[in-house]
This record gives sequence, structure tokens and C-alpha cells, in this order.
Amino acid sequence: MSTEKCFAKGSAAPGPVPKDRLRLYSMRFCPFAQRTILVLNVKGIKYDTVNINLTDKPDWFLEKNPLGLVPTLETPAGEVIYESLITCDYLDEAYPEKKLLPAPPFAKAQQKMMLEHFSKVALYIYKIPKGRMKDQDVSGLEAELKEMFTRLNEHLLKTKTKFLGGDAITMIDYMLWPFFERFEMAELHHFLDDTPELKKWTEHMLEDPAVKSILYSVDAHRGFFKGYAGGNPNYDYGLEEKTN
Ligand SMILES: N[C@@H](CCC(=O)N[C@@H](CS)C(=O)NCC(=O)O)C(=O)O
Repeated sequence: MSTEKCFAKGSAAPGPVPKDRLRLYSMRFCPFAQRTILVLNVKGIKYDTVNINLTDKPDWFLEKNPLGLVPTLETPAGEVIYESLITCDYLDEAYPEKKLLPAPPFAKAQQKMMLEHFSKVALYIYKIPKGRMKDQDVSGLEAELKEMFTRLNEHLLKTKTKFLGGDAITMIDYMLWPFFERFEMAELHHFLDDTPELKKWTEHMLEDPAVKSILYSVDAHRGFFKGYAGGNPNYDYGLEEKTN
């Protein structure tokens, strides 16, 4: 697509998905969409991106995904796939060249169970800073987050591996990473000082080319979050001075 700017209600629908690529409906600051982008990029899959205004969604987007959520994928055949974990599993199966999920059924199940345990991390990056902004008591949420960090740290201590699923980066790492990218924005990154193995994991993640290539600065995350937390998200944050 020729623009990164978001499509809102009333906008003309983009044309059909070109034959040689997939299409990702996204929002530039969505951590769930970032999961799908990481998998697309790691596998070198060609795709274009259509960003959606999530407070004023186009009808044509809601027709594709009645849940109205990004990420949503569309194939040239018009097949639509949504929910971040489902899109990533789909990509891993449809583009098997560089598998991200382990082949043995038990190892695969272990990664999925781990995600069930730790997906809640998504809540804290928004709830805690929003609560702090409103002078609410967030100590309970902070304690839950610390407990989650401790469990992840214990897992890494036990496995003695660089990444969560072994010494090579795999699906579980990419599925959790987008939330960790936002901890500094949420002023929660100092919690990692008490969980050194997990901190080392974040350092290894930051060396990964796919992670590095789509990393937003803390300032960009803060800039977007300010509008989002104030009930007025600017989905085109940072594009104002850019010519598309
Ligand atoms: N369970 C979904 C969550 C995705 C999600 O919450 N996306 C947000 C943007 S970060 C969204 O589309 N929000 C629009 C809405 O809630 O109406 C997934 O894993 O894909």
C-alpha cells in the first residue's frame, strides 16, 4: 500500500489482495498485530499493510472481521484469518520453510500452555500506567506482574536456555515479546532487575533481526499511549511529518 495512514469509516475499501502477497489489517501500535508482523518478517513472506482506525472502523473491515479486531490477514483468494495467535499458527503451517513452533506434539503443547499462563502480561502494560495516571492503587497489579516475571525467570533458570523454548528463538518468544517492548513506556522495566534471567532474555530478544527491524522508540510508544489513555488515540502518531 502507498500509505501507512489509517483507513476510517467512509473510506474506500482497498482493492483486492494482489496475487503475490498477503494483506495484513493492522494498527501501527498494536502489540497483537506486532506478533503477526514478526512472524511474517521472520519467514520473509510478502505482504502489504492496511492500517485501520479502530475507533471509527470502516464497514468493509467489519465485513471481513466481525470482531473488528486487528491483526486480520487476508489471502489473494479472499480467505480471512484473525486473532493474533491463530494468524501466527496459520502462517507457520502455510509457510513451513522456517518453522517457529516445534514439531513434536508435546513441545508444541508446552509452548501453548506457556502462552496461556503468560498472555495476561498484555493487561499490565496498559492497566498499570493508566491506573497510575488516575492516582489509583495499582499495587495489586504490580504484585501480579512481579509474580509472573518470577515464574518466567524460574522457567529460564530451569531450562538454562537463551530463549523460552530452547537456545533458538521460537514462536513463544515472538508471542510474548511485543508486551515486553512496552515495559519501558509503562515504567515497569525496573521490575526486571529482580529477575536477571528474564532480563537477559530481553537482551537476547533485542539482538534478533526481526525484533530490531520493527522496534518503536520508547518516545513513540509514550506519544501514542498518551492519546490512547486519554481516550483520543492518534493511530497516525509520528506520521505527521512523514510523506508517504
Ligand atoms: N485477542 C485479539 C486481541 C487483538 C486486539 O485487542 N487488538 C486491538 C488493537 S491492539 C483492537 O483491534 N482493538 C479494536 C477494538 O477493541 O475494537 C488477538 O490476539 O488478536
